Amino acid sequence: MPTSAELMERAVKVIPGGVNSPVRAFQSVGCTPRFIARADGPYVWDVEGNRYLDYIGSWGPMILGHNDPVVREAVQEACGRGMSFGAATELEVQIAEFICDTVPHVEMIRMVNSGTEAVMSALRLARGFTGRDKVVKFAGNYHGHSDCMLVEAGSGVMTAGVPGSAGVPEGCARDTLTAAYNDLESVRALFESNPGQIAAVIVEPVAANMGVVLPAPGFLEGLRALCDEAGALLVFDEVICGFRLAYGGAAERFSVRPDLVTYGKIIGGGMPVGAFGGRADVMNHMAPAGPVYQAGTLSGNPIAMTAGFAQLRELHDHPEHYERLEAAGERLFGGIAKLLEDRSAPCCVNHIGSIGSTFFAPGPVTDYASAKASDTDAFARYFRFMLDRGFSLAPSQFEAMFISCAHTDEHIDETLAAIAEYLS
Ligand code: KE4
Repeated sequence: MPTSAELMERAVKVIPGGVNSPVRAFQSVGCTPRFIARADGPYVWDVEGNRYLDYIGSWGPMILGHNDPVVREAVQEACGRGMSFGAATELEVQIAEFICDTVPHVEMIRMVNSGTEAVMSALRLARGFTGRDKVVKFAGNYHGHSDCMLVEAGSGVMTAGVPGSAGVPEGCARDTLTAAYNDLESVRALFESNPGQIAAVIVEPVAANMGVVLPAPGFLEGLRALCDEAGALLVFDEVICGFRLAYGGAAERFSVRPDLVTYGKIIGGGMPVGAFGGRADVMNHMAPAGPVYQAGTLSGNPIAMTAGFAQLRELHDHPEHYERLEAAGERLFGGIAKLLEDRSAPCCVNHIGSIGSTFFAPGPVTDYASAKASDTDAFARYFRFMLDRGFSLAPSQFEAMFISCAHTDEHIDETLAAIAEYLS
């Protein structure tokens, strides 16, 4: 078996940057990316056989832990009936009915193949429904890589330290207005200077792509009110929060009802699935019911739906999973915060439920500007220290740590011991 370094040497010759998604290249943390051979429970193993306690969890989907038997066995059984038909299936009706029956603000839903596709489609729908062109996003929020969303985006764009992306036409970015996260006045100002032109406000209800940044009290409620006032749609991008912060996502946790919601990650159980849903009167504008076009060869793929449905049913039918995730998050992130406090380290921790980030900045980190002030070199040193000791963290200051149901208290205490060693 080749080493990660050998694989990376080969990879860069045939894949741009050696990876199929930029953050995996470890560029901001200054070390060779680990090529993963297998995963089970809370662990991943690289091609050299090194085991890591995994806090990436495929960036969110593996909420039950890797290789969960409930999901795996359902997929293995489904494969015997064929991989893909390009035709309607009963399973698509069942998972759509299940989500519409169990998530109050989802009256209809359309499956796609990624979070990017979900956001791109939801925004086209908002524009088609309202007849307006402009959308508001927030600096530091990441909504996938569709052209109009690559404006002051978070995640890999923020990690790369670039404002957006080459190749995005000015005409496309012009209709994307950027506000400051947790700053309702910056949103109100955009509505006032663009009267009757804003189709939607899209927000990560808990930001997790500039590191984790929580909504200030009243922020989400304020967005709801501003959208109602202006006749714009409120879109919650719950690709990370959905089915994680509660079964009903951030909308449930914060009791704010979006008009549309986008999903990814957990809804696919590890397979490529995204989705968008919400008000039926809006969703019925989607083709073939209405004039807003969107399509996908593998949308609703039977294997992907099997994985996603198995995971969602497990999460819905066993609410104790959410109790475990809350307790584990408090133990880990509360433990990190105490370690930092005891040592007066120039760092801070933001967390909610089973996601959180340690910022190498004095804090508080409440928006893009304060997140950007983080010492990314210090984060890189911390990342490499933890990796060498067998802990796989997200390879960027501007990402989140993800805890799964497979992480026990012992796993978390081992993690805290390693962090304590780093800080000593
Ligand atoms: P995908 O197209 O990667 O499935 O989803 C895009 C997306 C949309 N909205 C939010 C809130 C997201 O966090 C994402 C993707 N998240 C990143 C991690 N921060 C995916 C990891 C990667 O880009 O490799």
